[in-house]
Amino acid sequence: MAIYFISDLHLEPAQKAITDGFLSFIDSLNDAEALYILGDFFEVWMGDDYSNDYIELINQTLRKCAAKGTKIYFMHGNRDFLIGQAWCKNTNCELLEESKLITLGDESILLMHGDSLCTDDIDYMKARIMLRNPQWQQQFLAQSIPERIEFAKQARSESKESQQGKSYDIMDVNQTAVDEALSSANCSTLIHGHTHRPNIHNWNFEGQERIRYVLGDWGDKGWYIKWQENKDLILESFDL
Ligand SMILES: [Mn+2]
Repeated sequence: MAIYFISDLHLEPAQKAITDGFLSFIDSLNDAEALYILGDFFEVWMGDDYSNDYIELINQTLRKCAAKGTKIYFMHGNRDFLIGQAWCKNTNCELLEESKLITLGDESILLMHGDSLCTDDIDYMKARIMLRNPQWQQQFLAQSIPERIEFAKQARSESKESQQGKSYDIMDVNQTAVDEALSSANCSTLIHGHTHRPNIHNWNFEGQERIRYVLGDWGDKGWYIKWQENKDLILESFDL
């Protein structure tokens, strides 16, 4: 049996290759005890009360996967942070808090989406406080669907604009934030996505060997991390 981690698929109807890749990836998970979706699964989320044929297709795929015996966990990203319990119940996923420590075999692994580690991006961190505020979310969800779609469009173009002026480094995780997150979880292994910089980083922190696995965003390739008993975690990609 194996455990899989994915993030940053940014699923949307316009991305046919990614969608098809996801459907066949899910179909191929015959040895999956669990699947962890670590955020930005959907490109955008308007609220659990909004659905369409595309969302239904994805929901149905997750339900099928769960019915085969795979336990599915979902963690919010910065695109789909409005996913709620209703959607999770509908798809048989379990919603995780934004920083989750799990134990696999005798290993502790800290799971995050990764955006909260990008502390050098001051503008984003400020926006994040607003977007993750339950009161703000309630107000947003109280608006009509067209109003929400309009807001999301606006926010996306503003975010694109602000990213253009930012250096590559600012949009990566901050090493101090990474070390603090690991120290406070009393853990030496981190898996996250968000930065779209798939890699495995090893370093030493105060005498402790630490390791950070970064999932890739799905585009030309699909990415996942796989855990198996008594084996190293592996970061894999496949062509889409
Ligand atoms: Mn993200």
